[in-house]
Amino acid sequence: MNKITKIPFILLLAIIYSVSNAQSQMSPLGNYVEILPSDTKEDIIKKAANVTPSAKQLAWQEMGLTAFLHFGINTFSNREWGDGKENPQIFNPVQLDAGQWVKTCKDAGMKLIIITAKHHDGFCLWPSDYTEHSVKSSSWKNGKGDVVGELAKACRDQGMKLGIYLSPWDMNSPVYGTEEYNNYFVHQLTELLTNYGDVAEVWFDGANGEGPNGVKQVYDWQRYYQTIRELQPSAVIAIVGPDVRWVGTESGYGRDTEWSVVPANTQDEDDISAQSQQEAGTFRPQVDAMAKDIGSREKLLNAKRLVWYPSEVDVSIRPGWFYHPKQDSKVKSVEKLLDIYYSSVGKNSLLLLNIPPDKRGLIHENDVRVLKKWKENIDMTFEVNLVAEANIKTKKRQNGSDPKNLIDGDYDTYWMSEEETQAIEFSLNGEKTFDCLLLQEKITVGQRVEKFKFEAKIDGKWNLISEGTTIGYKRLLQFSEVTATEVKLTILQSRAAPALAEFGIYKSVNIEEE
Ligand code: FUL
Repeated sequence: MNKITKIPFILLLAIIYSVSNAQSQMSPLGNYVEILPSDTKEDIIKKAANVTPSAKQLAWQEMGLTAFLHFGINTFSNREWGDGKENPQIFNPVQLDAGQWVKTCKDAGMKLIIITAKHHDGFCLWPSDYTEHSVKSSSWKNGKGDVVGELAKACRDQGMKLGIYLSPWDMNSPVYGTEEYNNYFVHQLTELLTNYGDVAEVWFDGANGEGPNGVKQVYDWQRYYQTIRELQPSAVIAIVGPDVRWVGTESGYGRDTEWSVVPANTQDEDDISAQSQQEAGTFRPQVDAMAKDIGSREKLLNAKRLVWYPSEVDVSIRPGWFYHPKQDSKVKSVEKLLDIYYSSVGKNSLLLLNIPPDKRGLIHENDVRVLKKWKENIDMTFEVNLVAEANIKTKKRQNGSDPKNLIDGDYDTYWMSEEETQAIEFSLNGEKTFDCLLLQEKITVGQRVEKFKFEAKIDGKWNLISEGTTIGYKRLLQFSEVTATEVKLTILQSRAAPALAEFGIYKSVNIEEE
């Protein structure tokens, strides 16, 4: 071949390469996709690998840490579940300081606070126009107070997002169990979503029992969801909702294998309204939240549709959800909370940690102290990525994406390998000692990794240190301390070429409580 014909030949090769490469990748499909009767097993897996979060799901996931505040009539009756018959006069948090709540949560790294505006007892923390069973009838501020208003203001002042828990189950409302209750509930939602500025999350509890007349309610979920979409289009609707799924326990521990893409089942599998509900943003997948496996290949292959439905881990810092003086000595330890952090945020979930204000209207000193130490430990552990200065060795690059993106501390940039299985070696700058691995997939490309292993070179030999299945938004793995000069990540199985945003190794810090 002479020089003149050689150039177009190379160009031709490049074109063939990029076309075949483009075919092996799909563009993101959005957070919902229908499975067609003509789809092969491979097509279904490729589709799953290209389902991605909606903008609000992504913003939600990136918060990582959020707070739950269970506060209400139960705080004063010293109960976990009220019955709706409590005298509202007993509610009197004389030292209430929403600024202290927000500061405590902010100092602990939380980005959003969800308040129980109304729990199952029906008592409202804001002066609703639709019931007398609220702060209006309490002795607090002679009935002129508004807890939701004070919290919303403190959140605005300190740059914290606000979330609303409004219990669908209401043991006080005389209309519970009738169609009129759906109107009542929508009126309350409307008050909460119009009078208090931006709301980033609405949390619907699955607990659903009887009302004062011994009747169960048939909830008009579609109407509730539409109301939220209309009034607060950026808010995610969690648990009994279309955007965020309950992890399935209240222990603080998520699954080792946690898929954000799951089958979008409906109650009736022939239900053609799924598509139109999805278009309206009101489609809630029917997922068995407590099942061990909800997103494996096996589950996907039987699905009619797939959806991005990420997991939230809710757990209380104390044994109860509400404050009880007897539990002052039972606040979870720093060590326990760190374990919960690794097992929730570190397992592709978001942590919603409950910190119940006490009868004074303050977060108790014991809780504040533990939270402070917990945050110090997390910050110090993840301050220095020991791989940040490493030389990286990979087989190939794809689409010009640079493997250095893995260690630049910037989630937005990522490295995409050309193949579904891949090994990446990091030659450390001398010997490093570490006991924690951090991995992040770029979820706007898709959650893809199904199996990986992590090795370290010790005395010139590769040793298996840890292994795992899913990565997702964030995966943290802890192991006994290792000192090594090189480390290696191998992606053993993936649904499509993986897109990895961050890789880190860390030495954990363990400052004991004083
Ligand atoms: C449960 C409720 O019954 C508890 O009281 C608490 O609010 C928890 C977060 O959800 O279903």
